Amino acid sequence: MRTDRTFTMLKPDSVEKGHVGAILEKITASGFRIVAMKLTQMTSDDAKAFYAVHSERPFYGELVEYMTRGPIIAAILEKNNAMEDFRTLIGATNPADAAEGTIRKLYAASIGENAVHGSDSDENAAIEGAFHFSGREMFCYFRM
Ligand code: DAT
Ligand code: MG
Repeated sequence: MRTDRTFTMLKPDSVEKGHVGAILEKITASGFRIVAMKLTQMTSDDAKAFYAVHSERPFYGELVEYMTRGPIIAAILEKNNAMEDFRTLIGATNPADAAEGTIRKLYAASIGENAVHGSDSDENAAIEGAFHFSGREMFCYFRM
């Protein structure tokens, strides 16, 4: 039996500030298992495509600049109810609104530089995971 998966990125600010270890510790301590992970840097075309849904928003250019300015950690995570539980763990988009103890409350500087990405649906988790990883880079813990 395979459990649910979600996709995350520890964004450039998290890498720059040296928060990768602390954030990964929080993620694994919260019951998520790492299925795939890498340090990588998105090109401008990558970030534009990844965030295409926001292309008409006023912050799109800023978002693409930010997401491409340095390396990120991309990862696929596995847990029962992964997508929803991970959104709870990261907290609200704006760290000012994020609950105490959430990753964004602890590590995000602003709504524009908010430390971490979490997929917003199971469908997008699969699309976003496949954007960054080939099938053979995704570890299988369980037989199907
Ligand atoms: P989330 O990352 O919580 O899913 P989203 O999908 O609405 O949020 O937006 C994607 C990213 O775009 C978000 O993590 C940071 C940036 N963003 C969203 N709203 C913004 C705003 N009002 N000003 C600046 N950046 C924003
Ligand atoms: Mg989103």
